Amino acid sequence: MTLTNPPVHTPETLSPKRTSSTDPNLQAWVDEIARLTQPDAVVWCDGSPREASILSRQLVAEGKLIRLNPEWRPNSFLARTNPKDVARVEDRTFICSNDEADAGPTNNWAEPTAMREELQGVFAGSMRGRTLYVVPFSMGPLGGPISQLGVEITDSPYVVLNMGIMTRMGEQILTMIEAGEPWVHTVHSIGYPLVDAQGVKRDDVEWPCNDTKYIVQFPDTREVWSYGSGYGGNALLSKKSFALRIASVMGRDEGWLAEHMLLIKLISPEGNVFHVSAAFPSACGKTNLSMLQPTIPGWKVETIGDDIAWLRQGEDGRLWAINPEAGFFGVAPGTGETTNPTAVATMWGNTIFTNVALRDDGDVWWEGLTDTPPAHLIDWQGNDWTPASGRPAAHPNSRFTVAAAQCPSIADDWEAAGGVPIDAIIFGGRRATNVPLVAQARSWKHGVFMGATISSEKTAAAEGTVGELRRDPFAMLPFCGYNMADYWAHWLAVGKSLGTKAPAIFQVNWFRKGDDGSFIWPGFGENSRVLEWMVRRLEGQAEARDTPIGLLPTVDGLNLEGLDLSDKDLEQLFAIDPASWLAECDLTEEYFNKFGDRVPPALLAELASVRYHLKD
Ligand code: GTP
Ligand code: SPV
Ligand code: MN
Repeated sequence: MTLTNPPVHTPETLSPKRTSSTDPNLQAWVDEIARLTQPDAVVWCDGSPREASILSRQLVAEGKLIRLNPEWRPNSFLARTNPKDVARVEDRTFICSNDEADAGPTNNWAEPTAMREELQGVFAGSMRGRTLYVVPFSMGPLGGPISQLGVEITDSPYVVLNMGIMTRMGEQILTMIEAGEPWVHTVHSIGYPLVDAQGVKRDDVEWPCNDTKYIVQFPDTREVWSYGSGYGGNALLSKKSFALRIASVMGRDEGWLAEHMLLIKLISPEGNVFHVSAAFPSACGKTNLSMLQPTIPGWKVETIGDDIAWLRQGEDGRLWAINPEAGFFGVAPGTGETTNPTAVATMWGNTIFTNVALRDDGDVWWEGLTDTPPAHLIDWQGNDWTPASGRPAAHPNSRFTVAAAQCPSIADDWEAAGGVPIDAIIFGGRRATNVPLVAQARSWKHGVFMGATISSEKTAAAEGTVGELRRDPFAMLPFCGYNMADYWAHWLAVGKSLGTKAPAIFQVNWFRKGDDGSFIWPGFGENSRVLEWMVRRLEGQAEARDTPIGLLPTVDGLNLEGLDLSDKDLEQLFAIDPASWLAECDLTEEYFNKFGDRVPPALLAELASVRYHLKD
């Protein structure tokens, strides 16, 4: 669909507060990017509701956002992307460390000087006919000891709106930068200028983007350059680019951890409080676990974060964590009243939906929101849809963007500047076979081995083949900003420093399938039973049986009261087949070999130990 050229807002109409910065470095950088990309106007975002309102009205006027029926979904919008821009592009994501070995075998590396030159060419004139927005943001509560500042330059007002929800964004951050706080530089262009080098104009489209994409991290200078995509982690540079890829390198250098983890506060019937973080690969259940409503009486889960955690050893020697984000960019499909009622309640309004279906009454729908689909919808590509259409109405990676503060289960201390003390860390993946429902690590080292050996079936969160099994260590495969083997060594070093104050480590798998191909474990709210077992382990109240791969619940260790699970189901959930585990060990060895002598010896020792016990 072709649109007419948008009205260009002058800095005066959109952002009355300022047209420049007193910080010479920030001002010079904005000037330099503007010289390179040649926008019509530069707008310094103040993060105000007024600014968001002007931008969303502008996008609606241009046909780039659909305002949802305010009766059902106040101040909420639907965006439909170009079908070629629906997920993270891992093969176009680069880690440009000075030394190639620092990127390691799991990242695409490019020589930084050559990449900079290439990007200069790509970004030259890329914002012609558009507005350049300067988006200052804080990851974590403003001024907190674990928090960090960043600035994203972008030519996408959709990105500005999303950043306003996902981060603490606006004027106050500029003041902090001007007072001398360090900040991370990130530059984003959708790569669809409206005027070419000869001055010839072209019309805008509903979702401007470019077939050529670059998501480039320069870890040594803490910079990000992203081009060609307007979607999710490709474009919201606070998220995967900064809070994971760049921050993991900061953590390596400064002794802390940046992780693809949810964060929850768990309260037992006795009123005891535990904080748990969990790393699952993309679209493998973090948002769901972070908002879990326990099915077992007396237990309570409160939400702190659903995607990213920054963890740092505190003065008391324990590991403390914050959620650096301020919003959720959650997977829509599968999110419904029965699976995640908390998420459904969170997005009552003030929500941006991307690539979901539109109902005839002006509200939204996606697979799994309700059991029965509406009789007619407009699908994510703008076409008529009925249940007989034989294709999904919403894209499998369609998402909702909403403020964490709207979540009814948000913990009262979710913005505690110093974070919360972590009692347990969980690693998980999507595995149809082999991996049991839950196992506890025997030690921190064994836990790091569990994290390092996570495999998971691929999901729609990234371009590629869904369902293919791949290694996704610590759920960080696409997000680790340096050599993955060095990252494992860093985890081991953090554990050494924590000593006896280190959190316990567990592994879970909600996705094991039975002979009929359906999930054996009911999942979602029932996962509280697994959390209960973990807490009882922490309290020293539950027995475990030692197996070659870790500590498993005893026969009656897991609370299964009121659950319709046959003995055979239970057996299958916990079955450990030595032959397939030995085969898995061979693959692990092969995988470790890719990292040469950078693999920490402690992990090789853990592998040897697992093998030894399997052969017993
Ligand atoms: P990212 O935002 O991509 O990092 O993903 P995430 O880890 O937050 O994943 P999310 O919680 O959004 O879950 C993705 C999909 O997994 C959704 O379709 C969920 O319905 C499904 N899912 C989550 N938890 C469970 C579970 O316990 N059992 C089953 N069978 N499916 C689940
Ligand atoms: C993921 O893919 O892990 C996400 C979505 O959380 S995105 O922000 O697009 O990376
Ligand atoms: Mn994620």
